[in-house]
Amino acid sequence: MRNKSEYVTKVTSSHWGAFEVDVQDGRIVRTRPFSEDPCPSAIPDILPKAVHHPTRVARPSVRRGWLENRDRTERGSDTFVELSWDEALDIAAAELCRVREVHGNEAIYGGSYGWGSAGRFHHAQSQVHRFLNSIGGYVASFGSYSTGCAQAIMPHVFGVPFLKLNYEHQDGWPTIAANTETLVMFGGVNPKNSQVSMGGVTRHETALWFETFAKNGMRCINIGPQRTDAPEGCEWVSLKPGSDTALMLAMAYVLETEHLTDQEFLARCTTGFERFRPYLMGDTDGSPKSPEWAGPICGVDPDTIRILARRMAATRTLITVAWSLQRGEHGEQPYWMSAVLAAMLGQIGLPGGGVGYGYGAIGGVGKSLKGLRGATFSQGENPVRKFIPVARVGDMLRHPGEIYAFNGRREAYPDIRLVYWAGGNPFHHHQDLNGLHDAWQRPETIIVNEPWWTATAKRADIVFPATTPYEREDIGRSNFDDYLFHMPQLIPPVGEARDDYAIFAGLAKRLGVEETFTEGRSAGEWLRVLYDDYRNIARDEGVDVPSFETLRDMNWVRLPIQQDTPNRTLFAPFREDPEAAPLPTPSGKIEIFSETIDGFGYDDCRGHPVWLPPTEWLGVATSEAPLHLVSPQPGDKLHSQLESALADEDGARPEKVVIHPADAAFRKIKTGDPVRVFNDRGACRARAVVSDDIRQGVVSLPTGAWFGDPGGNIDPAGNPNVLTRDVGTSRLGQGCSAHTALVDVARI
Ligand SMILES: Nc1nc2c(c(=O)[nH]1)N[C@H]1C(S)=C(S)[C@@H](COP(=O)(O)OP(=O)(O)OC[C@H]3O[C@@H](n4cnc5c(=O)[nH]c(N)nc54)[C@H](O)[C@@H]3O)O[C@H]1N2
Ligand SMILES: Nc1nc2c(c(=O)[nH]1)N[C@H]1C(S)=C(S)[C@@H](COP(=O)(O)OP(=O)(O)OC[C@H]3O[C@@H](n4cnc5c(=O)[nH]c(N)nc54)[C@H](O)[C@@H]3O)O[C@H]1N2
Ligand SMILES: [Mo]
Repeated sequence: MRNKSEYVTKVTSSHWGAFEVDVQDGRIVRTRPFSEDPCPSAIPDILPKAVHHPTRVARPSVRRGWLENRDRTERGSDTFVELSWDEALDIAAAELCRVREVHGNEAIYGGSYGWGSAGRFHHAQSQVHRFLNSIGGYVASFGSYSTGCAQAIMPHVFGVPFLKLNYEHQDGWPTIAANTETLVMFGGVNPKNSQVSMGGVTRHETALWFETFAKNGMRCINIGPQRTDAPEGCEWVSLKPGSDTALMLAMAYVLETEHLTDQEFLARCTTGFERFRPYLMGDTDGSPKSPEWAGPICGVDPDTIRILARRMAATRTLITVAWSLQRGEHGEQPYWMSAVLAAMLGQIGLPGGGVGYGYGAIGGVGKSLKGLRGATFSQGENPVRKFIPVARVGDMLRHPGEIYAFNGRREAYPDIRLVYWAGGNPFHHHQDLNGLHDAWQRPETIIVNEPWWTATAKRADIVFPATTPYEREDIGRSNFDDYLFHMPQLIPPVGEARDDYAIFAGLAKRLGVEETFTEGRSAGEWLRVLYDDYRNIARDEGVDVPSFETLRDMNWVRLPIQQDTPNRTLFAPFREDPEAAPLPTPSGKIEIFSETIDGFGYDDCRGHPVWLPPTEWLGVATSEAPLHLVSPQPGDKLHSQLESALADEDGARPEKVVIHPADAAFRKIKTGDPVRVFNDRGACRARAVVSDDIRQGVVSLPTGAWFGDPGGNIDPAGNPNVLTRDVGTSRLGQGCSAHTALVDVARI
């Protein structure tokens, strides 16, 4: 920490990359782009305002009704009583102790999903999980809202964990630039999304790679409901949301009927094509999956499908699939089907060919770097074995004891009495927020660590004010990045905020587990331990990393870990010799038919990919709900973070909804008009943007606005999750189905 009146400029890192921060008199006064970033994010612009915003939680706060009579009905509408740290920590510790003794640790939900902030030590999820483990464990969560469904289905197909597949076994951008002739992007590849990455990517290069692709003459085709999902210059095949599987099936049908299927690859490297083919040809259900069949389902001209399929067979083709496709009902199907289509094309394992997932979703996918481990704060062991698929939190709270299916298992939802959340905002991220609001009244106690009065903090019983990364010292590094940062403490904690570590250490002390949680170390001591551990691992890998003190003086360094060789460590040797380098699937091959999944007996995820119409999509649009809502990631920020300051900007709220000119004209809506987006689950305000960059019949409202109104009235800020459905993708994946929703829009 510097002298108060000194003016200092330092670089820090974040999920949206590095940036310079000017500090004066203990306040962040300005930010500037980092010199080495070719396409810096604009998110830091809002930081000076956000960090010092009146919506910061100033002091530990306890909800009045809960404090006075353990009320559970007024969450979201009650007032708060500010207490001293000691009083609030005493109360929270006593309550944790009571719940643990009366109901056991299986009554504590600590999944605590969310992105929190970058920084290796002050990582809110690691902190809360380690703390809860130190007191006997908690009900955890599996997967993520990002890729939960893919994490369940894809290991059945390729045998490896999905995230390993995404980050370690896919071609890097240089390999794609050098080899790919046709890039077919389901759901696009959006440079706006790759501005963000877990732990940060410093050089934002996705948009630049597309300039190279264009120069190389690569054909880049974006298939989806929005032209803007891919950089300018890409072709656009406009498709009804949720119908990708039908389109892929029709492409497969063209390959098969025009003798373009790579039979040799199928025979050597896959299993189960003969079980899938009768479905494809229509032998099993009487409907051949031809372009004429798919055309009306997808809203795509059959000839377009045919011509594209032929080109894919004739050129080096990489199919990419956005994570968004599995964030919808039956999201397992387009994921599995994309792998089948790529297998039929026979290019899996060739440079720049095959299929890849999540390109553009976050900045790390496509980077070719030597992965270095280390600098991770251990979460300890969780003695509680029970967990839920992360997006099933609403069902868990609503239906304790109820049996549900998940990826071949049958489990009962635990009976949760206490919820602890740190580093996430479920009242931003979960579906059907009015439903969640009701379910949220059931637990006896809800504790939240948060820097800001978010919708979640407002619905807690005990709120501990947490510091932001600018108020504490940390290390910034990520496996997707070749930069390493010392993240200095730039300003004193705002209000009475404390680091999550200090909050949990305070609770651990009261619960008699201080030594287990802290191991006798201060935050500063932990930083050095984690850093030295990382430095040793790096040294063993032949990478020289400066000492902690040197890094602190330098602020940041770039490490020599760029790789020229492609990342294809899995599929190239497999393709070469599938017997010698089998995949870790039951058959050792790519599973076009999975005996395992077939054995589960699910009608919503069968033994091979099939077209399953979602419950809500344009195929069943009604006059009450005629429009399909997609709710993508916001371009101007990370989820709901820094939202309170952004919302202050002129015209920033309510959030903008993109609508097609024909849909707008029918409703007498012009750009800039305030509108109501609604369905039978809820309603929110938004501001119309009329554009033909979106498919007719589809509207797009990004996530991130702070959910305001409890109950069934209109959400003033424009959070799309008042409209989305809270159902799992299927019994297999149980992922989040946010992109499956029908709505209507009206002028206010
Ligand atoms: N409709 C719809 N909904 C979606 C999606 C969608 O596509 N459509 N996408 C989903 C996806 S993929 C995701 S990942 C989620 C994202 O949902 P979240 O990850 O929950 O969203 P964030 O706004 O990043 O929430 C992080 C919270 O942590 C707080 N925080 C930051 N730093 C710290 C810290 O150091 N300590 C503590 N205690 N708190 C901190 C922030 O203030 C913020 O409130 O949303 C999901 N929801
Ligand atoms: N700036 C910024 N970047 C972010 C984030 C952020 O909050 N802000 N969040 C990050 C996170 S946590 C994640 S998980 C990733 C998510 O990355 P993605 O999942 O790739 O991103 P989304 O924005 O949800 O969706 C991308 C596009 O998919 C299209 N789409 C929706 N449904 C369908 C469909 O059925 N078929 C087809 N073909 N297309 C469809 C929509 O038009 C949408 O704009 O983004 C990350 N990047
Ligand atoms: Mo995500």
